[in-house]
Parts: sequence; C-alpha cells; structure tokens
Amino acid sequence: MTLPPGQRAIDGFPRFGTHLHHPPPQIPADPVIELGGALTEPLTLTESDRAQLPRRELAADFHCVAGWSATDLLWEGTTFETLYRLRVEPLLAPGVSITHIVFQGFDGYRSVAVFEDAMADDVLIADRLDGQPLTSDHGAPVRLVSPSQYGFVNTKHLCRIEFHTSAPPDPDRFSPLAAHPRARVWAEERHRYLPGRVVRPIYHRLISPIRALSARGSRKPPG
Ligand SMILES: Nc1nc2c(c(=O)[nH]1)N[C@H]1C(S)=C(S)[C@@H](COP(=O)(O)O)O[C@H]1N2
Ligand SMILES: [Mo]
Repeated sequence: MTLPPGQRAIDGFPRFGTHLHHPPPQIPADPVIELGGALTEPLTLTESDRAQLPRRELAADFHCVAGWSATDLLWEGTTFETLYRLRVEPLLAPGVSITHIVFQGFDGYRSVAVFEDAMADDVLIADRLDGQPLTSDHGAPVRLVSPSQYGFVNTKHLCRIEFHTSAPPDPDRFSPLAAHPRARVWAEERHRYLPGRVVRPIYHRLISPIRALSARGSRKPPG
C-alpha cells in the first residue's frame, strides 16, 4: 500500500478534525442541504431529493493534513459532479461560471474547493461508510468526501453548499498555517506558505495528543 508523501497509516478511523473536544453538532430531524450563491434561485435539497440521484461506491484512504491516514474506507453517495450537472447547472444564468465552492457544516465548519477539484470523479456527497449510515463522529447525515485532498476539505454534517464565481475571502489567509487552496495530498499541499515537509515533524508529534482529545469529543455530553 502506498500512501501520499509524509503520511502514516493509523489503526481504524478516529474522529479527527478540528473540533477536538466538541461533541458532534445537533442535526435537525429533517436535515436538508441548502444550495446557494451564484444561482438564479437557491435550492433546498431534501433527503428524498438526494435519494433520487444516481449513486456510487468509492473505496479510498483518508488523509489528514496532520499526517495520519485511515486506510480502506468504503464510502457511498452521489458524486459532486452528478449533483452539479443535474441540480446546479440548470440554475446558472448564461455566462456564469463557477470557480469556487464553499461547503458548510451544521457545526459552522467551512471548507473551500476550487471547481476543478470538486468535479473530480472521486468526490462524493456521501451518506454511508462501510455499509452503514454515517455516524455522528464521521459526519452524519451527509459529508463531503474528497480523498485526493486533505481531510480539512472534507466537510462533515453538510448543511449548505455555496457556488462562487471568484475566490471567497479566507479569514485565515495571513496565518502561517493558512490552508492550501488546492490541498492535494499527492502534491503535499498542506499549507499555503509553508512547504509540507517543514510542518511534517511538528504534526507527527501532535498526532497522539490530538487522537486522545478527539476520542473525548465522540463521547456523549453528560446528561
Ligand atoms: N463539519 C466539520 N467537518 C470537518 C471538520 C470539522 O471540524 N467539522 N474537520 C475536518 C478535518 S480537519 C478532518 S481531518 C476531517 C476528519 O474526519 P473524521 O472526523 O471523519 O475523521 O473532517 C473534516 N471535516
Ligand atoms: Mo484534519
């Protein structure tokens, strides 16, 4: 098994992410995904709308920017490209071309992908992992899965997808740890400014403490 540069396989698939000790967000009883931005009108994608879209399976490894990789995951859902072609393209005014897509989760988390990366054939709007509906640890009810990009692009608990015609402002753009706008794992695009190889050793030392904190996050809050 070959992993992208600077990645190490870990056992299982911990709930990693930036939320650490936060429990997963509350999900509404009838969760929908709002599609908005540069569309002629917004669209609300309900669970039954999603169920009508063609589905596929995707076997892939999952790579966190901190250097761990979970291997051999089997996702199911609809490709982002299918959603885009069937539901979004009909809502574009003539001449409008989408360049960036913002994915937002019920916990307020956001990620941005450039159009070309989101349209790759391994990008799923996924609702199942290893034959089961997504658990709250891994993004229930629906998450983005883009295994060729670092975990931070893979927004969990999707509630909104926004279509943009230019790069949306990045509040962290001046941070030394600003995210890489492409975040492609095979090119080791971890951060915008720092080369991947420079941050690798720091991250590797953080993996086990992060793993401990993340495990705490998956526990139900008391009461
Ligand atoms: N909604 C939401 N999605 C998120 C995050 C988050 O904090 N909230 N963290 C991201 C990061 S940094 C990673 S590495 C992956 C981790 O996915 P996992 O928790 O299923 O292991 O989720 C990503 N998607
Ligand atoms: Mo991450």
